[in-house]
Amino acid sequence: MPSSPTLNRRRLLAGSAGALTAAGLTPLAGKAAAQQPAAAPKPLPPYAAWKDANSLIVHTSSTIETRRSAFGTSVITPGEQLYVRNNLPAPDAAIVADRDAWEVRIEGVKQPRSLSVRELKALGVETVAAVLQCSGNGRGFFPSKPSGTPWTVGAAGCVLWSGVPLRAVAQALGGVADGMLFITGTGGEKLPEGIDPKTIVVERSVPIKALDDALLVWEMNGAPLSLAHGGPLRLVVPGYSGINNIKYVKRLAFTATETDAKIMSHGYRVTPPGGKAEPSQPSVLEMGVKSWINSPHPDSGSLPAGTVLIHGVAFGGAQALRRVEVSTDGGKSWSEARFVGPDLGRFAWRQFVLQARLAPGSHVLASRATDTAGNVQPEQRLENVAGYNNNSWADHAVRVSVG
Ligand SMILES: Nc1nc2c(c(=O)[nH]1)N[C@H]1C(S)=C(S)[C@@H](COP(=O)(O)O)O[C@H]1N2
Ligand SMILES: [Mo]
Repeated sequence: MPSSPTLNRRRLLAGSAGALTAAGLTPLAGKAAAQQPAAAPKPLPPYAAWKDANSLIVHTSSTIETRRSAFGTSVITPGEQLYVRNNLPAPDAAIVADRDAWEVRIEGVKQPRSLSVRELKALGVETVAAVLQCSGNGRGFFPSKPSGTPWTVGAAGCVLWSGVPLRAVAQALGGVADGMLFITGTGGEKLPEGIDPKTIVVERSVPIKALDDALLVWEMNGAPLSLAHGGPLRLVVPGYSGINNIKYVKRLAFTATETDAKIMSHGYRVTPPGGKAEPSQPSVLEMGVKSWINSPHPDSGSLPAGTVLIHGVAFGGAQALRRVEVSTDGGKSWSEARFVGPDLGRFAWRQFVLQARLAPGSHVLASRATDTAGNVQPEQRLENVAGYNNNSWADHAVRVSVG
């Protein structure tokens, strides 16, 4: 019987906007408009033309966000739906014409040299599931309206990365040289002439402890790494914010100090309100514990009274996730949600679900994650000039009307 609660539940678990439409729901204005940019659809840029336009919000040709309604329930984010962020124009597609020929210069090891992707593929292979999230994800919820893309939840995804552990590369070249404290990756974009490269190059340093987990990656979700996501070769630092995962990496150096590139010294600093970015302020590195609800989402429309399946994603950032609680009363009371699907390790996100009975009226649904170190997702964002690191559960709550 199509109207049986079991069947409706299955449809909702399918997690698509289509399922909600099938359940006879109509779009809701108001909050929806406030949370997501109105759909004045810009076309996908050529380097990302293969993506699923219906799942994405194209802010600009270098900032493309996954729709909240497009996140499914099966853990891995398909490449066609994954967000894109480029600080510089994407390189020419010619660089992925002969992927194995791409070279990365390895420095700060006992025997520095350049290695081709072909050579890297002979040194080892590992696969990790990890959340990739822009540090500005959630910026759109800052009332201070920081400059930069007003991402809500969709500058994030969970994908499978395959490549060689960076540790194996260092070992093959005699080991890390003495006194090195950072891993510094440099993007392979062509830089415009006549400008000091340090002011524009995408070059970032992460603490050397990241060597435990970092990979040089050539494959994502079982396919050769696309140009959009950093092919032919990308540095992936699981647990660290998007910017530290250098696309088209052309130099990988173990260094004694952080790079003095501007994107490191002044970019991606957590600057207190009213302040100016400075190297002394915290850099955007390890991600914090975070979750949000994807269904019902702000455009879900009016829900029929009765049982609803509330689902979303949660991750610990640098730590494994312990649990997720869901509230249907704006955070006054909480119930533990159930995890759905496989646990793909400490850097992956987990899908969660809570079945709730909602009375007619308006409800604020929220989720709150806790990691294995006991860190709890905070109610409030940490205010900062650029709108980084927003993991506030209150900002990510959704208001729904029932019945
Ligand atoms: N070389 C290079 N690497 C880069 C960037 C870039 O512009 N150039 N952008 C960074 C930022 S800010 C983010 S959020 C992620 C985005 O990765 P994606 O486009 O694969 O989603 O890549 C990071 N790595
Ligand atoms: Mo980013």
